[in-house]
Amino acid sequence: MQRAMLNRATIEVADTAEVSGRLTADKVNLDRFQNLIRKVRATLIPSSLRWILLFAVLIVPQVLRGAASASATPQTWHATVGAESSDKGRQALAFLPNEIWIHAGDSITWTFDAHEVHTVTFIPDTGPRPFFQLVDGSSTATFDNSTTVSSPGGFADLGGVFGQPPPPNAFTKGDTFTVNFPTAGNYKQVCLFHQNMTGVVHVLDATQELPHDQDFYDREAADQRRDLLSDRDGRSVAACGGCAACNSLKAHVTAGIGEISATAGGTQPWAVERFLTDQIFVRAGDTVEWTNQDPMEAHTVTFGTAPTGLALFNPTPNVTMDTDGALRGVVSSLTDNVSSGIIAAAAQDPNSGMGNQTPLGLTRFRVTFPNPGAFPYRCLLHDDLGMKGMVIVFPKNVPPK
Ligand SMILES: [Cu+2]
Repeated sequence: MQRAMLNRATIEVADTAEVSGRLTADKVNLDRFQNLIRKVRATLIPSSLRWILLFAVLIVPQVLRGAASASATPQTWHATVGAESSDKGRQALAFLPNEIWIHAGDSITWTFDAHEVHTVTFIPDTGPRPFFQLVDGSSTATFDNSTTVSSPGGFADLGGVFGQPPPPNAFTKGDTFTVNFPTAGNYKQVCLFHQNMTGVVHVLDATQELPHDQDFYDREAADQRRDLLSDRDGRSVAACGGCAACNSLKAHVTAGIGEISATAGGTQPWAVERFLTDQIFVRAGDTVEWTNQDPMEAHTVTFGTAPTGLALFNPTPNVTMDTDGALRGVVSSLTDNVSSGIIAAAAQDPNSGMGNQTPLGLTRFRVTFPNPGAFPYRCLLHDDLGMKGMVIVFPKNVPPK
């Protein structure tokens, strides 16, 4: 112990000597350097010239910068729409970034970066939100707050709902939409497919300074994309084994899950467009329950042939409603056509005094399987992203896996 203390004292003395030695050496070097500068300055630069140099260093760049912003040529900014995991199952339903400051006369080009469909739509002030099915859209537009402009909506997501094929200009991953903004103002940006996917474009007068450059928005978009695609919340489901519901329900499947996050510019949801789990094992006579746990995204649970046209949105006629509001069907064979129609959370209520309360959403679908077999099913809105599942029914006396 004694020796350890002595050793430490010796080390400290040595350290102090070394540090003070280093400081002295640094001070000497600094003094030499300053003397050299003084000599060079006195020899090479007369005092009158020093003022001119100071002017050149401090004043000229400011003047040039002012001239540049006053005569700025219109600029095209870049942003992205949506993002997805490599298996397309996880989707960021977001404008990335969802808040951009530009000058009047500038344009923004949005690149669509996901297989899930979106629109980039600007609606004058508090004007009506058009049906996405009816928006033809284009790949370039000018928004001056007088008429709605949008990238194409159409029927791309619905595989020919109303018996119509997808429009030839339906947007897919990699397509771009460019909007020019000639007039200063703050414009809300929305996706007609996804209610909570919003943003804002601040269009400033050309004399005002912009807060950020393109590099900033690229970094911000990358950060938001990573956060939305890596969010792991909300995947656990409460475990229960003994209550009455568990005794009558033999399996549960989450039919989509998601969250809505926000920035100062608007809301940015993420969604898992999958059945979790996509394969379940039950016995003949068991009932499986699907629940949609996404705050915004709609899904269907569809066995057999898909209904066409508007019927896609509704339960097939063989589906009934339980007293607790859940939908119920029976799938006895592979030729049964049974579909939940849309199951989705209710839209958010308007604020107090601002309108009527929205009705409860249809978020549960129960299907009983009386006979053994393997029954494939899918979501009619997202099967193109891989939202498909299978119910494997064992005979009554064979325990499921
Ligand atoms: Cu779906």
